[in-house]
Amino acid sequence: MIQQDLALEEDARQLKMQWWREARFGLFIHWGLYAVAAGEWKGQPFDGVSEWIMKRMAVPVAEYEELAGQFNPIGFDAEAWVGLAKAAGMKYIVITAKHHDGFAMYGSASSPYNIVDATPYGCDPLKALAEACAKEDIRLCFYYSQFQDWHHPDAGGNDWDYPDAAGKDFERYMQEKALPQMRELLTQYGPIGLIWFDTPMSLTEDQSRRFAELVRGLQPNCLINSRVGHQYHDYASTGDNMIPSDVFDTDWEVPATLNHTWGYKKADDNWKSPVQLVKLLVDINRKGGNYLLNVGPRGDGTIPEGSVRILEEVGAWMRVNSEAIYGTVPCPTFPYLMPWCGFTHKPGKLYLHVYEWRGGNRVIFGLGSPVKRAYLLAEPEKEIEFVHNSAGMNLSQQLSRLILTLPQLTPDPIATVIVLEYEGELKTEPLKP
Ligand code: JFZ
Repeated sequence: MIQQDLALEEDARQLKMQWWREARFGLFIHWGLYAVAAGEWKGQPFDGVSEWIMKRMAVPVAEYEELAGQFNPIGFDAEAWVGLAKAAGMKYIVITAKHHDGFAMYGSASSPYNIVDATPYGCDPLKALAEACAKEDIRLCFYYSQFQDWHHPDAGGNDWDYPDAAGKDFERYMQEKALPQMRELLTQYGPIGLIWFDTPMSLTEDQSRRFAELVRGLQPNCLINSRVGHQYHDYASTGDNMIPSDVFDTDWEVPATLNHTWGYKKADDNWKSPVQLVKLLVDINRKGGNYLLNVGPRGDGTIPEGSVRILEEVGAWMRVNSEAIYGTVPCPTFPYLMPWCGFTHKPGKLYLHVYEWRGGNRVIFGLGSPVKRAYLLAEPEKEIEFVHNSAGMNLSQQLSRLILTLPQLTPDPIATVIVLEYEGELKTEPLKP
């Protein structure tokens, strides 16, 4: 390729990544037949993540299929789901169009094993979601398990109904189910923000490439996560709930759970608190990542009240403070740990998320860029007094010292954000012996 084409391609890439980089916070939804089982099989509880029940308990296809007959999510309300994402300050939704169990959560002409044709419900929730998302300006995205499909005899994963590994013809599964379904998802639901592939396992490079090419051919602006396999992606998904320990200089996203499971599980009430979630969001954003936070709706179509309440509390914080989240770019670490606060960053502005507020002086060591102004994000007219001494003035530690004089106030129950406007490039200083 000639130089100019490369430059154009790079521009196009920057352009198509833009909404996703700006977003920083998304809603993951794991919803499927496993929500009906809710983490129990024949009265026996199961201790893994709910959507793996079929495999972990080696449930035969014919038995698992019976869940479809009981799946009637009349409580499903697309507008309420999208409204929840919006209220939480999330900019995109990734929903399981087909998880490893092979059941399509939309009306698929390529396989009758889908919510429209195989359940008493008979409606297509993804259609409703696509409409609600378009109205609310939320990007709709699809999770699609491209390799594992425990329902299809030729796909990956099911070794209890289909133990003859050598007899499997993965190509057949790809041609008759996976590729046609991807095509349906990319042609019948409007613009799709991204396709979230998962568990590529033994996909060959050629197979990963064909999945990626199908997406790119049908929707050139649709992003692809790294679980497509073989580096055909636009951005990296880290391991589930795995957060890099420092700035990670690429486009990346942490898929994470609100409790322990992804799909709905009756017995899992291990909710993270709104404070924990905001701390995670801030930490992930500081390091340059997006946070894709999951809810697992029930078999009746409702989202557990526990998760709704928590997301609404995060949303209340976001309504005041989202400027410190959207469009943030990585922020280098400071020389000393400061457990009382977190940081996010945009060119010219450093946001200090104070988790433990107290009035009086607080010192930040090692901010090398001159601070021009400090104020509360919630009340920009409230200037915060400060003295900023550059490194040369501190003989003992050789570090710049920013002394903020914080007012007495009733802090935000989650985090009170201070904006520090600085000059030039953001510089932090290392510890020196
Ligand atoms: C996968 C799925 O198996 C799981 O059910 C869920 O959908 C989750 C979001 O993704 O699980 C994984 C996949 C990759 C890793 C961990 C769990 N990983 O790379 O660490």
